[in-house]
Amino acid sequence: MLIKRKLGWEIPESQVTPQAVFLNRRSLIAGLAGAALAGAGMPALADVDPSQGLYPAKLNPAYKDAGRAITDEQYNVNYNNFYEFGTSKGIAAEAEKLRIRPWEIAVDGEVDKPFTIGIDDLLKKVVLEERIYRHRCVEAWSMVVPWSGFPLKSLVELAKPKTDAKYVRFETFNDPEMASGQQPGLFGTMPWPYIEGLTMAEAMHDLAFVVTGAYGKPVAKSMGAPIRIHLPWKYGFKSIKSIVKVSFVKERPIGMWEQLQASEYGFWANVNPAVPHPRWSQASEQVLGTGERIPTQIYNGYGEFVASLYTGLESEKLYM
Ligand SMILES: Nc1nc2c(c(=O)[nH]1)N[C@H]1C(S)=C(S)[C@@H](COP(=O)(O)O)O[C@H]1N2
Ligand SMILES: [Mo]
Repeated sequence: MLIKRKLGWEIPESQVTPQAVFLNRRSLIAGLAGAALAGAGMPALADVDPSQGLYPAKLNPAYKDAGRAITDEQYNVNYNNFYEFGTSKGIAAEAEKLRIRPWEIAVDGEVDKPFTIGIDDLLKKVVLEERIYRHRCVEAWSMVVPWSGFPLKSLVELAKPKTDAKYVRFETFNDPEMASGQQPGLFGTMPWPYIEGLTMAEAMHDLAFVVTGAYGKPVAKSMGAPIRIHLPWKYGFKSIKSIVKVSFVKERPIGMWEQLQASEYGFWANVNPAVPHPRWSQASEQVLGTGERIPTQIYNGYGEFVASLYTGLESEKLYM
């Protein structure tokens, strides 16, 4: 039986540590860790990211402005949902244990020819660009990030899916030795690995973005290095981190959160202020780093681009 546990995004707003306080604590810890490292001497060679020289990527003028100020990098690197490294927002130090080279991505399922590709080889086959996107977590906080990466469409084209592929299924690494959050905990083990999915039409949409960098450099470990997705019109849990497998499938994938609590975390998860989460309102959001609460927009403000993906699907639970 599934024991109902309190997930990070279920903590009532009133109990969320104000970000300023939280960040002070985080930067204190980060400072201490940095001092310890400096004392230990030279950084290990393995810490040098071989993709560093690819950034900053050229800004795509279509996505040069998200209509809000870019969230300070320190907030985004230190305030995360990455349950593989713990259920709190303060996993950045723990996530440093993520080993990002070698990093292989398997592409399989309904494709011409399944293959595995190393991240640095994949980066040679695509054109990197920068896009400034909004991100809205289902917990009702939001941020604006200058992501670098390439359209998900480019990855689909490399994979050459067959016509009977209806969905793309993404999978994160599963390595409990490296990622302490994947070890059995108080309430048992979560159904690792993290899985998420999209329809082919969603994956081919221009807004669907594969992220390999942010803030003009390789994406931080805490933010899902070395390769994650970003889908600005959907709740954040759809934007899976640290991907090791991309599968083209006929059946609708069931994401990890949907496996845990299908009544609250559905497949579509499109942002809609009018449809509350079963336990809280989605009408407004707290903008990280500003102390501001602003109204949430349908499809997180990207409706004019994505709403047509959902015509004819009105009977589906599109907004949870
Ligand atoms: N593998 C994995 N991907 C994940 C998550 C996670 O816990 N594990 N959290 C999701 C949620 S709920 C959000 S809001 C975003 C957070 O991304 P950020 O840490 O860059 O803010 O990642 C999403 N992708
Ligand atoms: Mo989220």
